[in-house]
Amino acid sequence: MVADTEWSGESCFAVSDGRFSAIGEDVAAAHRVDLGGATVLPGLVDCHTHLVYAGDRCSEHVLRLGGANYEEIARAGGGILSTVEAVRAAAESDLVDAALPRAHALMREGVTLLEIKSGYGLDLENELKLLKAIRRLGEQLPIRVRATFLGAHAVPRGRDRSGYVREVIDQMLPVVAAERLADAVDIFVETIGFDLTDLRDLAEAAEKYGLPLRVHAEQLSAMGASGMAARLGATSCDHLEFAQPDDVAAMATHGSVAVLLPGAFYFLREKQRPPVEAFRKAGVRMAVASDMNPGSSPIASLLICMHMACTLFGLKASEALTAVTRHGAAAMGMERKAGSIDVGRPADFTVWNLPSPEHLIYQLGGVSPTAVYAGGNRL
Ligand code: DI6
Ligand code: FE
Repeated sequence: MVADTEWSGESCFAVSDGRFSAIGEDVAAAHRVDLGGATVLPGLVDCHTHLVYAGDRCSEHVLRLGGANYEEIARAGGGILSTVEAVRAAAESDLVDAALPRAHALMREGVTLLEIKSGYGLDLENELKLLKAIRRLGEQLPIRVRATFLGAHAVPRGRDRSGYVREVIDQMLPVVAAERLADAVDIFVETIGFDLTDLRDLAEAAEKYGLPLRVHAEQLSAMGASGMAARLGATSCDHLEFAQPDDVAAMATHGSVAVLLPGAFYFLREKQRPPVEAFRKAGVRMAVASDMNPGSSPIASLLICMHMACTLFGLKASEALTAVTRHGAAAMGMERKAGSIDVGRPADFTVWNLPSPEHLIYQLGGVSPTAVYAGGNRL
């Protein structure tokens, strides 16, 4: 049934107390469900999103389609900082309400583990508001939601970079950690973002609090951030269009997952593709995520991003499936907790009326699972 042996598996599994309890040709169970030969996959993992925000940036996109450049967009009130203004003006409950339809869209496609970053508050009060909204989503949704603190996403208006980074590290991070509002820490390293010193300082602080490090690296230029982050123990390096051989080698050595975000590449009409063949050769695990955000990837569809990872970046079918399951979980440091159908894992799985899993990266649009289970419960 399945072309790639990695994705052809056993025909039967049992679930008990919300976890996979047995897998085999035939397993005993009190209650049996016949899926009629349907394709069953693990629950999908969207390991990189910014889907809690207020407002939108549609007018910015329209201007860009009309040929406007960055400056014109900024003058017209666009850019990350416009989303920051909208978030600061919003109540926590408004943020939750605005995010719910985006999360539901992902869930309808089979996402059962979702990562969401802060990063549109850029001060203590508003970063906490975003992280609390993410925690509330986790309580309200029947899937697992993990929060990443991205205080170092952009430099707020009127602030200098180094002073703001000190505030992120010395004032925000301790509160975020004490209130257990984040499961990981992230930073946007870029000529228009933060630099390698900031990355090193944040990584040291994150380690002190026992929070895994993730990094936005090499999206728009080659800075060596992914290589450095890998050496600092980052669980993932994300974007990576401009990653160099040194970066790839460091990621392979240190086991950092490469999170590819073809939605942003597509939406911003970028030209530089991430070095997929080099990752493949070096044995770097590749994940794919939606990067769902209002500015560079307003795409509430992991399936579309998975499709684009194949057509735009050259992933193979089996790589794309692994990218949104096992490797997505690994990017979040959760490879033992999600992303595969294995005894002991939460029973997150999806049922598809498709002849084979490869059909997920064949038909674009109109594909959705016939059933999604999270923790053994049908959603
Ligand atoms: N890289 C991105 O593509 C997004 N953030 C980041 O660090 C853009 C976020 C936005 O434009 O709102
Ligand atoms: Fe991002």
